Amino acid sequence: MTILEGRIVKALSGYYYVDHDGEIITCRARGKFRLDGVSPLVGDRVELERDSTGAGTVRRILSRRNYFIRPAVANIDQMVMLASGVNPVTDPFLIDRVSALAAYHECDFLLCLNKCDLDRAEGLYEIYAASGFRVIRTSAETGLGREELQEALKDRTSALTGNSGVGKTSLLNALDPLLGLKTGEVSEHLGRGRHTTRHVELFALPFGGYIADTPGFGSFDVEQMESIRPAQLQYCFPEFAPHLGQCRFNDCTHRTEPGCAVLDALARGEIHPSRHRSYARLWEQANLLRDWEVKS
Ligand SMILES: Nc1nc2c(ncn2[C@@H]2O[C@H](COP(=O)(O)OP(=O)(O)OP(=O)(O)O)[C@@H](O)[C@H]2O)c(=O)[nH]1
Ligand SMILES: [Mg+2]
Ligand SMILES: [Zn+2]
Repeated sequence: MTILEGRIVKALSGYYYVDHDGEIITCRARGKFRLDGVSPLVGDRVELERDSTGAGTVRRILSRRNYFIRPAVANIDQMVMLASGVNPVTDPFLIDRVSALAAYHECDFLLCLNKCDLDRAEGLYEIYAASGFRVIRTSAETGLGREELQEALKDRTSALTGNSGVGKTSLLNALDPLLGLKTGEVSEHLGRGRHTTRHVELFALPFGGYIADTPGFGSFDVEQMESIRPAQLQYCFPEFAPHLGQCRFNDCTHRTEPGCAVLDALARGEIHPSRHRSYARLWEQANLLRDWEVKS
């Protein structure tokens, strides 16, 4: 029995594909993980046992820098969210939710407005550029934004996320045509994708770095997303930072209180109303959850 270390690059139907010095070893996970409620994730560094037939068993997950539930990935430096102004139209609330989770897990966040050949997504650009986010306009169709995106991805481990059909896999194919990954049509009727990508997979980029393609969000996945505790949420909106600690009340929730520095900044136009609306909505959702947890 040999013990090796590697990184999970794909998880599919109960098998884990572990990259060990460039060789992919197919593994099962030890039953123990199921009992602990911890499952290995793509991006995890693991210790595996290999038997004489070459088959592997993941026996230990090495310590994680961070992990996400949707998309299911670990050890991510940068979350790259794709959004689009058309086919599908991305709801800013989804962007705010994903970016807040990235901040919560100490992961950088990059917004790509894809399908710019069809629609320049002016509304989204305006919100996020004004809120201090890095925003890149891209098109998998024309190659718009490719150099800038390459530079942002180089030598880091990133994960692609966003609605189904927004063009994650297409954009990845545009970055590395050798990948030749399967992409899907967006239904005219539903205006969203059909979940063409069904598993998470980590790819090495030809210019250095790794990127995970993931299945896009449907409405069910959004409901399953992790909640951030109400009191932590304020720290997950980076543009609130200069105003925190300056409200009249120590436990200000920055929604309706008098003397709130965040609300003052909102009134002065220094915080975008759409971002503050999302903050309040996430706060209320998380607060309900907390009440429910306390009662049960
Ligand atoms: N015009 C245009 N079409 C695009 C662009 N990017 C993707 N598409 C099209 O949008 C459709 C969906 O693209 P995918 O790459 O499969 O989308 P996805 O985000 O990977 O979707 P899931 O795998 O379901 O999460 C395909 O028909 C693509 O050809 C773009 O920049 N411009
Ligand atoms: Mg895809
Ligand atoms: Zn306040």
